[in-house]
Amino acid sequence: LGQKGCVVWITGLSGSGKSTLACALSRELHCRGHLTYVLDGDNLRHGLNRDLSFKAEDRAENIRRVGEVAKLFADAGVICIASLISPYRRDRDACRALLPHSNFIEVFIDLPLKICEARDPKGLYKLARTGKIKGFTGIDDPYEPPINVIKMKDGECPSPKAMAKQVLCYLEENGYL
Ligand code: GGZ
Repeated sequence: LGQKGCVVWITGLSGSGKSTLACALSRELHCRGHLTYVLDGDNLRHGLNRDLSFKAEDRAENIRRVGEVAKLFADAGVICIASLISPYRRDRDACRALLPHSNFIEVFIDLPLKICEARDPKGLYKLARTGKIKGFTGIDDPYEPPINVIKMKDGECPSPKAMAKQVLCYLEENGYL
């Protein structure tokens, strides 16, 4: 296979493009013959994590479970791409601590709330603003931006493909591929 497993953990607000980047990155890696698996927060909440709400302790449990599953994939030599809001630094750091330090690569899509909200692909921001959803990240629930990560500045809106390229270059330059 010629690859060691690792976890690429994509964090950011709802609507920042995490799932799209995860998908683009996975596709690009596949084309190059690498084995990948995408763990998407929103999808997993329909199965593995369907018993969890969005209060802080349930988000922590959500992220803990996905971190453990991601670790299993990485142990098996797969490049596991996890895309979750994962708003709390402490929860993300706990996932990092599950793996050999360098095998957890944190990617932050640093897209301003204003743009995420303008996109509002599922109309959730609108529901949050009108109080129909309580505890929505960025509106009435916190997001703690990471400090030491690969930052995807989407300010000029690079395409998901361009962002995937950037992560790919990082993986290449740092010996993951
Ligand atoms: C944040 C929420 C909420 C609340 C529902 N806060 O953009 P989406 O819609 O498709 O993906 C979001 C998803 C968040 O799931 P995660 O597992 O990634 O969250 S976390 O890491 O914080 O546990 C969003 C939708 O669920 N959603 N209610 N209150 N996002």
